[in-house]
Amino acid sequence: MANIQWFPGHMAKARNQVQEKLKQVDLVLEIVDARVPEASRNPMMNQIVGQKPRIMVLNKKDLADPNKTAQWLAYYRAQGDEAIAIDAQHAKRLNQIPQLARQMMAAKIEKQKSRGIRNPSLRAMCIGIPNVGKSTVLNRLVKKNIAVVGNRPGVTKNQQWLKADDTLMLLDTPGILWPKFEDELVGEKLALTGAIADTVFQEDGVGLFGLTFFQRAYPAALKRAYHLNDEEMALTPADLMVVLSQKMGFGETFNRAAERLIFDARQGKLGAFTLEVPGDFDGHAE
Ligand SMILES: Nc1nc2c(ncn2[C@@H]2O[C@H](COP(=O)(O)OP(=O)(O)OP(=O)(O)O)[C@@H](O)[C@H]2O)c(=O)[nH]1
Ligand SMILES: [Mg+2]
Repeated sequence: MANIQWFPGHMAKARNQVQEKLKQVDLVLEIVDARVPEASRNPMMNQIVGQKPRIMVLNKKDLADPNKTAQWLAYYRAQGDEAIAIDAQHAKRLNQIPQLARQMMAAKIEKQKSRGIRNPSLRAMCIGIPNVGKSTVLNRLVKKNIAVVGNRPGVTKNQQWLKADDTLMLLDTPGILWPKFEDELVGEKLALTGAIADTVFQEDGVGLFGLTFFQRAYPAALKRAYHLNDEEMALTPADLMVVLSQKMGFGETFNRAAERLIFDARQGKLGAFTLEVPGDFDGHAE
């Protein structure tokens, strides 16, 4: 299968703009997808963000496996990172983020107060790969739908400052990937969860990757979603895809069934799922 890559010119530009703005912000909100907390972290960003205080925000927790989300939070916290899990789509407000930000920046806030600044303000920059919900999170924090959001990667094209209140300014940025996925599994995971433009990858390969995963990790949910019997569940993923295709009325056309499976997985029709656990990254990926 061809390796998936997606690093168009606008992302290189967006990366440079993040670098330029970093000096102006107090902290960074790194938004990741709770279904793929590690695969959806941009390794390029670690170098750029450096020692700047950072909150890891595992978003879309409503779509992720709650047990695995708990494992990930424990893992990041054990490493000394600030990490929280949220569902920005359905949350009315996200008080945890400003509270944590103020806690982390308490020393700076106190210093400003001692200089006579009555309402010391913080500036935070929101970064992450495409479609993880950066703009949605910021809209919840400002309690208005100012940033444009959309269910496809690459919606935000330019940086934009948003004002949460007199003491918190937030910078929205375009989603950024990196030039090469070292592990091709990362490309498959990000394609399945919607961070990569659909035109960039082959649906049959990514669909088969998804089907293989659900068959192994969440067989009951898969069985229920497509009314499969035990015999069908025991087929190889490729044979099972043909069965699905027939059930969906697509005949032998593998591609359309794969496309549907990707769509269903993203919508949550196959239940909440998480594609990786912390142990996967101790040695090499699974
Ligand atoms: N289920 C669920 N959907 C979410 C959540 N947060 C965001 N979304 C949806 O995810 C899609 C992408 O959200 P955006 O806020 O546009 O994502 P973004 O990271 O700003 O994307 P780019 O600007 O393209 O980089 C939208 O359809 C949102 O409604 C969440 O917590 N749960
Ligand atoms: Mg956006």
